[in-house]
Amino acid sequence: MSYKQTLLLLCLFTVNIVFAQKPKPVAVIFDTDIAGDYDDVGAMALLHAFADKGEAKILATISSNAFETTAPTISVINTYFGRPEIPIGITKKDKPNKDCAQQWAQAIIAKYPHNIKSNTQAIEAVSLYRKILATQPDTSVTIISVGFFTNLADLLASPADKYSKLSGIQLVKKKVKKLVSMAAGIGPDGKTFSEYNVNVDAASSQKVFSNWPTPVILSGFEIGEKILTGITLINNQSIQNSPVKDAFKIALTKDKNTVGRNSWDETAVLTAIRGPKPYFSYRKLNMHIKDDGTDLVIPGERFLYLQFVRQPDEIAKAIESLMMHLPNKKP
Ligand SMILES: [Ca+2]
Repeated sequence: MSYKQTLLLLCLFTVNIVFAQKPKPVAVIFDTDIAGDYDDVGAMALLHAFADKGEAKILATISSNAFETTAPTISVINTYFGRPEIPIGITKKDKPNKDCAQQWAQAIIAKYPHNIKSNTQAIEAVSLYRKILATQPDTSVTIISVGFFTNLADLLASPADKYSKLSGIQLVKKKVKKLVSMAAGIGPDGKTFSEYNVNVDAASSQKVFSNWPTPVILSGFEIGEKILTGITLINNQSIQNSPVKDAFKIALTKDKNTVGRNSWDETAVLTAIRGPKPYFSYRKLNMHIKDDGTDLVIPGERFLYLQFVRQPDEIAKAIESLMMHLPNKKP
């Protein structure tokens, strides 16, 4: 064998190893209440950072919040990261409707380009879920939920349609690999908690917690609560003209917050794409959602519930580094 042939074989061998070792990107549908809090913005920044690194493929971005800024906000962030074509869905119900008190959403919508100018231009959430799921390989889709369970409950209850002959619950069972959600919490009594994402639309939360047919990973309130991010981001002078930075700067300033925002939603994205390790482990438990949205830990092993392995400060650094990711491509 000549030197050139040896070199060629070596190259092919190396290429094979590289391709063999590269895992497939996690196919994600992202469901958010983006407006009432801005950890959703951080979570979307992580998701796009993972997409740029080849670790995630974003199939759809969907709002569970009827407030007027949500679909345009999602469009701003998708466009900033060079993915204006990602389908955007929204619940067409009147509620939940939770506003953006700090006005960061209105500010980034006014400043940055976006395709979806109002919620009326976004696709109805359940239709979009069904359309996307129907075309995906079996057990391939990861759903990340960092808002209310409105859309997921409606999806489970949906009948056959033009996209699929399957009922909603059959479609989820066939196509979804796992649900990763920032939701619920365990309080000082070790049993109960009332968490916002669960209690805003308690009836929908009850349906999802009782009936969801795939593995579920929960990042409870007490996880993201201890992981503070945003201060390094807003002081990073190398980041300019970023709606992610602007949202955090406006909101942290209005809140007079000098220590950073709790990273609830970012923990769900981090875990969904990279798995719990090395920052978290989990224990198995089951939860019942009461009529008022309070959760109650009950016997069973339906949910994988995150717990800390590493210190919150170390996890915050990892998350904030991803939040400061600059887009690979400009739209
Ligand atoms: Ca949220």
